[in-house]
Order: sequence, then structure tokens, then C-alpha cells
Amino acid sequence: MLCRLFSSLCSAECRPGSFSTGRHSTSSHSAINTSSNVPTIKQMPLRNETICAVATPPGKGAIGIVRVSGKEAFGIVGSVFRAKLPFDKLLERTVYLGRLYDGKEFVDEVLIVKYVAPASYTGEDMVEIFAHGGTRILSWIIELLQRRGASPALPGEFTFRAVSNGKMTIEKAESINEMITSRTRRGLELARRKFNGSFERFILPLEGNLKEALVNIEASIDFPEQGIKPADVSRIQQTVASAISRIDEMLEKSERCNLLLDGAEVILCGAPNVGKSSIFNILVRDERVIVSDEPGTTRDLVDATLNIAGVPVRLYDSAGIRTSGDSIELEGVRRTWHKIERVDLILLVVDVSKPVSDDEKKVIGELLDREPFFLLNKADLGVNEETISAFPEERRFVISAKTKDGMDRFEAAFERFFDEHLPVDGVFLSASLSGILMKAKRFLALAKQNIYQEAYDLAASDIREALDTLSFLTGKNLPPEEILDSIFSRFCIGK
Ligand SMILES: Nc1nc2c(ncn2[C@@H]2O[C@H](COP(=O)(O)OP(=O)(O)OP(=O)(O)O)[C@@H](O)[C@H]2O)c(=O)[nH]1
Ligand SMILES: [Mg+2]
Repeated sequence: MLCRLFSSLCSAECRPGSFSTGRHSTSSHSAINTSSNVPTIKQMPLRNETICAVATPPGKGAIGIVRVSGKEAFGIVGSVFRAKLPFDKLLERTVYLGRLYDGKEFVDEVLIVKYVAPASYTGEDMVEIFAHGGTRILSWIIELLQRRGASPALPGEFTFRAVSNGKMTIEKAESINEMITSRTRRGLELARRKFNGSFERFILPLEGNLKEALVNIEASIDFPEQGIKPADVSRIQQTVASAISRIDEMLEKSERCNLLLDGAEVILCGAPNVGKSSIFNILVRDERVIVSDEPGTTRDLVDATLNIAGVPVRLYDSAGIRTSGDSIELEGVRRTWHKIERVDLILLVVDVSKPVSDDEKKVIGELLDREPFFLLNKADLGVNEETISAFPEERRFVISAKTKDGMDRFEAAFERFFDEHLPVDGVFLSASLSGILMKAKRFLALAKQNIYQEAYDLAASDIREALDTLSFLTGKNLPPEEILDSIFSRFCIGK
């Protein structure tokens, strides 16, 4: 029984589930989260059940934490926990040592903390049980709690309840998941920025200004005999226009943050035999690819992931660009061009000891507007002054992959390139949050048009719609189900 239950818990780990605000359904039932029965929005009405889940990752650990949340949390845990004091005498937010029992059978010695609603993560009565971190122990505790009436939690359901109960905005909920899943220092930095409410600080003034504009317009509708003063009209127009540009700014900054979170792509390209693979090996700190004095050694794209200034960077080595060669080599060159079109940064390698060839000049001409970094390699063999002066000073790096001279300066600039891409005050917005902003922007664009056409009642309704949409972000209203679903289905069980 325990094994079966445990396997069902493991299979549910980080598996998508769904939530409902309860607006579309009237029934209420508990759903056991087995792999054949993933609740969907339609099947899973707003749950009043007390939920439980293991909050720590599966596997062996010094401790494992079980969370219980809901109206019956104290009754359920109280029925299996024994300590010097009875459960209802335990003080809230205080750690107690005690034992869990399954009937007469001792389960584990644990620490527990009781949180009384609304002063808890979910805003409900909650208990956290700190047990020993064995998978068997934890699955036994979960099974025990379920026998006493708790339901298994869906992925992200604790945080979902926190949002539903007004304990946090969806922005903050998202940031918590991003903190957990971030792979680089930079990703964590962005998630922390969002956690601290920088997005909300951006939205709140915008919302305040729009509300003021709305009051003005509504006054003119209520007292049409007084009309609306031209000065007021231009102020309202300004407010709406500046709200639109604030939203654009947020979306643009988010796009740049996204690059840093999702990672960037960089390609080393250039003529055959200029030293691309040698530089690739230096950057990945490994003899990953074959280096040889035979032109056309690299025939396909090879990649490695680096961490540059906290940004995950996928670096590609590529086949030397030339128009002659066998069919395999030409296919390699085609792939190189295909990748060049998609990367975020191009590192164009040139042999600085020689004059730039006509073929190279063509390639350079095609890539100039992509602002590549120029790696002028093989400086140990001598430096052709004409070759050097063909490239802009601020983006050329005279190096030798053989002696490593000049590599420090290049690597510092490479790091700076990513460092400078992080906007100082933006946050990353998921597709769901960006979608909400874009919708608000559409209403504001309509409002702008209607003000221009003196259709003030329509403009007022557009601004109201924009404010309603923005209220999903400030936590004043719960967003529609599909948005909640897309946010919380990315969470793990127990979060
Ligand atoms: N002297 C000198 N030789 C270098 C330097 N960089 C690379 N080489 C040599 O140049 C030859 C070609 O190097 P690769 O790194 O294979 O060049 P590539 O651009 O990847 O060549 P393909 O894959 O054929 O396009 C090898 O013999 C390297 O040892 C350098 O900075 N100085
Ligand atoms: Mg190569």
C-alpha cells in the first residue's frame, strides 16, 4: 500500500495540474492525484478540502517537510501527533517536538509548527511537519494524513491558495517558482527582484493616474452641461499615452530579461582554418573539438553551454565559410548561415597575420549590421596592419589562441556584453503576465482613440476595462482560470 502510494506521489511530482476559481462549477470532491487522473480545470472546482503534500524533493534527506493546509489541518494533525501538550494548547509559530502515531504504531519523531489563519503562507490554518527525510517515512505520513481526511495537493496549490486568499500577487507567486527553478545567479537575481515587488511598484502609480483620469471623465459625463475643459482633456490624453508607453517599457525590459533567463546563443564563425575551434576549446575550457591545420576540419555545428556573467550561453563552433568544398562541407556552411541568422551575438574570427581575402570581405559586409565581435587571431604569427584597421576598434580583439595573448581582454568584453543586457529596473514577465499587460494596453489604445473623437463615455468604459485587467496584477482581483492554470501548472507539488 505504502509503495503504491509513494509511486503515485512521485509520478505526480512537478506534473501539470489545474485550478479553478470555482466560478464554473458547483460540486466539490477530492481528487487523488494519480497519473491516470490529472485534474483539469473543469474537473477540479475550488477545493475546500484540507490539502497535504511533501514539500521537500524526493529521495533521502536529513529532514523532509510535510505541509498541511485548510480548515481541518489542526484536527487532522492533532489526531496523529502526540507531545507533552495536547495539540490545541500548542502556541502558533512555535516549534514543538513530538511523535506521530498511526493508531498505536509509532511513525516518526518530528518537529511541528502550527500557523493560525490568516498568518500563514496560504492564509489558512496550516501545519508544517519536519520529519526524517526518508521516502518511506514521508509517504507513510502522507498516507496517514489522507486517511484522516486530507487530500493530496495539486502542483502549486499551496501558493494558489495564498494568491486566492490575498496573501500575495500572482507576480510574487511566479517569482517564487522562478527562485526555485533559476539555474544561474542572474536568473535568481531577476526572480528576487520580482519577489520584492518591483513590478507592482511599476503598476501602482500607473493605476493611480488612470483612476484619476477616469474620475475626471466620469464627472464630465455626469454633468454634461459643464462639459469637459480642454485642459482636462489634454491631461487625460497625456495620462493614457504615458500609461501605454510605461506598459511598452515594461514589456521591452521583460523581453531583455527573458534573453538572460532563457539563455543566449553565440556563434564562432569565419573562414576555414582561422582558429575557430581553437578559440571554442579555450572558451569551454576543454579540448572539446578537433583542431587541425587542414582547412575544413569542422563540418557541423558543435555546441557547449557556458555560464557568462550568470547568463546561460550556448556557444557554437561552426564549419569554415567558403563556397567550394564537397557536399558535406557545403551542408555545414549552410547550417552555419542558418544559425548565424538566429544567434544573439556573432564572434567572427579572422587570421590577422594575413590580408583579408575577398571571400572574407563579403562575409564581413553581410554581418556588419549584426555588430559582431571580431576576433583577430594568430597574432603570434605577425600582425597585418591593414587587416587590423579594417575592423572597428571597439569591437576588435587581437588575440592568439596559441599563446592566449589578448584572450583576457576579449573574455572581459564578452562578459560585459551580457552584464550590460540586464535592465536595471525591469522584471521578467511570463507569457501570462505579459498577456495581461498587452490586453490592458489594447483597452488604453481604444480609450486614446475615443478621447480624440470626443466619445468620452466609450473612453471611460475602455479605461475601466484597462483598470480591471491591471487589477489581476495588483492582486485586487483573481485572474481568469486559464491564466491561473498556466502559472500554477508549472509549480511542483508541495509549493
Ligand atoms: N600560430 C597559431 N596557430 C593557430 C592559432 N589558432 C589556431 N591555430 C592553428 O590553426 C590551425 C587551424 O585551427 P582550428 O582551430 O582547427 O581552425 P578552424 O577555424 O576551426 O578550422 P576549420 O574547422 O577547418 O574551419 C590549427 O593548426 C591550429 O593549431 C593561433 O593563434 N596561432
Ligand atoms: Mg574548426
